[in-house]
Amino acid sequence: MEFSIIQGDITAFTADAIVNAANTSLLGGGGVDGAIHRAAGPELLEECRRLHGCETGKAKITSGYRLPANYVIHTPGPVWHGGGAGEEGLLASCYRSCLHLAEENGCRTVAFPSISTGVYRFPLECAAYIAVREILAFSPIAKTVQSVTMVCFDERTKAAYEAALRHAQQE
Ligand code: AR6
Repeated sequence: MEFSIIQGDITAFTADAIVNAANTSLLGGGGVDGAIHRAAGPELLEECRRLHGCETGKAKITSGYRLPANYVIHTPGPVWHGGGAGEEGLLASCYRSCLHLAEENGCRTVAFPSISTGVYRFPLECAAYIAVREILAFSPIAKTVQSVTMVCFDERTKAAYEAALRHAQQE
């Protein structure tokens, strides 16, 4: 399984599935969630309404509608409350849940945004370390997924994921 880190807009990324950093209502919001809903069109919200929300750390899949991606995998990340509320385990669970759902749906290529590091204020370095660790741990058990890309919106986010990857490779 290939793993790459790029800077860009995930709504323009061509993959079998892109991941949405959603909230538990799955009814849209700001940040990457708002951008995905705008780019996918109103049919995405219609399908999301039928899902009746999603728990933090879990994931649900929809069609990608007008996006270049076939599917959107929606995962509500944890809101950072200082680290004592299970935030790290929940964020790890987001990445694992999304990758398993991608496999169940036969996806070969998957793209992630930096879950929880925007409005939800999860510390970037820590979030990057968790994301990279979970994606690399998934690699040997991946069957359909051949390529995972972290699509970072800004340079600081990209640098944090690159540092986390270097760190993981040295371990
Ligand atoms: N492509 C890639 N990454 C993006 C894009 C984009 N088009 N737009 C923003 N980002 P956030 P969260 C980055 O706040 O912290 C929503 O209202 C952004 O720079 O989108 O998980 C939901 O409905 C940051 O690095 O998600 C929830 O209520 C990263 O995506 C809440 O925000 C995540 O920032 C979720 O908060």
